[in-house]
Amino acid sequence: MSDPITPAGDLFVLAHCGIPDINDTTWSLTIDGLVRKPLRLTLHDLKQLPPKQVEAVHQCAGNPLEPHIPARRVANVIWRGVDLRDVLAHCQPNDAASFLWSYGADYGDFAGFPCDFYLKDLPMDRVIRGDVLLAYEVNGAPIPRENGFPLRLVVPGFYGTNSVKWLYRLTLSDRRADAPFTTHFYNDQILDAGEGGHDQRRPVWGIAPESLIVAPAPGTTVKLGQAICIWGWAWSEHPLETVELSFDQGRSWTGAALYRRADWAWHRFNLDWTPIEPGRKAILARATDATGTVQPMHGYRNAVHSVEVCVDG
Ligand SMILES: Nc1nc2c(c(=O)[nH]1)N[C@H]1C(S)=C(S)[C@@H](COP(=O)(O)O)O[C@H]1N2
Ligand SMILES: [Mo]
Repeated sequence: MSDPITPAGDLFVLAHCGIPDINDTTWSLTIDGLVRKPLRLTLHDLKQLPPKQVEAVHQCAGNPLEPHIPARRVANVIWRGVDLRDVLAHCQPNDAASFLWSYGADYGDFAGFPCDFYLKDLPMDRVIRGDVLLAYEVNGAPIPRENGFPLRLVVPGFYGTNSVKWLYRLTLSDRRADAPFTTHFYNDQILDAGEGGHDQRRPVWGIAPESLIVAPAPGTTVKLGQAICIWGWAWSEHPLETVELSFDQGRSWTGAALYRRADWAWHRFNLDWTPIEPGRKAILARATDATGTVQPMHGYRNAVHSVEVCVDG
């Protein structure tokens, strides 16, 4: 976790139904649905278009069968491809097109659901904001087979599940796609929806504020009275406003120095700390984004992370 850019070989790999082997010379991408001009593009066609590079956090939302359990599978990489907004301009989308359906070529069975493809959807609003990529490179090299070769969608600011690998079709629609990974799995029950709100669900799209302490590592022994630098990464869909640390289980919080992010990348934070009592000490980190959303202590995938160190007297 110490590298600002995660080496591609260290990326986590998530695949619901297995990893297909795609021949890039016969592969093509179809764009259809609510467009006046449907398109079919080869990899060569895509590489003729103006390229765009985006640094972005890449985070798995966790097991869809246990949506509230933190998985903390996260990386930060540089994607390269073309901006989907520019490609869609050639297709002349209809005004009614409000959702983008993306199809991945993997198929099989997940948790008892047969799947002919991996289908996800996302609001066109996100595509219009820009930086949603049809990506063919990660960290300057072709996307490896297990990460979506030859082409994947990348939706910066959204959880990894939305970034469809082995992409072969995009369909514009006026409604959400009714499929296992769109309207069944990957919809969080809103735990704090209040009276009568028990059944409210929210699609797993934008990344909620989260922070992770990289150093000290769990179980490190530190010296009483000697300053150490606590540092880590913090991220969310929206830029962050603060990262705070607590040394008393969340009763009080101290603001850490927080650095600006590049594109959709993670922010670095750090704070110098001098332990003043011997024994075990838990260090907690909490992020708050520019909209005022605070990382919760418990119960959600982005719950506060803590690291325990031993202060040697
Ligand atoms: N086609 C396809 N795309 C997919 C998936 C999948 O199973 N099939 N898994 C998703 C999930 S849950 C995550 S977290 C990311 C993981 O991307 P990576 O394996 O390149 O890290 O891919 C997403 N895209
Ligand atoms: Mo995931």
